[in-house]
Amino acid sequence: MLKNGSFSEGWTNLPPTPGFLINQQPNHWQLRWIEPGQSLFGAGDTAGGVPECVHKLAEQLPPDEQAGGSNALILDGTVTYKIFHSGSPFGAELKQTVTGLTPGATAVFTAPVLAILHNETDPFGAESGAWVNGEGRWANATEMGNRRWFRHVVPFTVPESGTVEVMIRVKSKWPRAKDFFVDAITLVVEEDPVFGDPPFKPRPINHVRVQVPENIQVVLTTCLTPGVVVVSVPEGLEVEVV
Ligand SMILES: [Ca+2]
Repeated sequence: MLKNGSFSEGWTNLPPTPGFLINQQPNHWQLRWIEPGQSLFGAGDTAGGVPECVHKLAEQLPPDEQAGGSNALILDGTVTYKIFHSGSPFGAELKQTVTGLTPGATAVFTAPVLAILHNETDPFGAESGAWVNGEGRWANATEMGNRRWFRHVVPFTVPESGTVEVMIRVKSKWPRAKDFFVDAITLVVEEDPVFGDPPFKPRPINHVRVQVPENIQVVLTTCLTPGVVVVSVPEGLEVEVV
């Protein structure tokens, strides 16, 4: 199953970047940022700086920004994850390989992201997105809104391997400040597996199901020939045997 979706399970300090920044890779997640000069996830825009990627603890935040507060930056528990830069275009990604899922099951990956837009007027000045095995999409600043939790929801069917790669990306296009918070990521398996089940389960031999249109009366009689069901219908009515 998905691990450390709430960022409460610790992190590893990554080697300092050229700017002496020490980013925190959450345990069980793979953190990547776009190096300055490189394309922002395939767009024509390029990164200008390395974003700061750190955990924010409840005690570092005022009460209204803690979990349950009116401006909560923590969605659950006492830790949230923050990706930000004060003045360069940037892009960053969190990725995790989730194993042990039931093949064929229907599942939903949910990744809440909160963006602080700092009065950005370009709808594409800030974007975030979520993907499962490459399926997913970006949401732009207009869709996400400012300082509110936007939930990326990716429904999917678990492949036969029982393994999927989930991914969250954020990007900021202009040399202006942007902050992203990520928390309470979940992967929920919704249904029992369908792989391997027979397409049709025969009902018990002593059971016949009859479905008739409205205003049609059903009259039951006993057929004396073993193993035979007699269906008698008014002229013009079709019979479907399922
Ligand atoms: Ca949390």
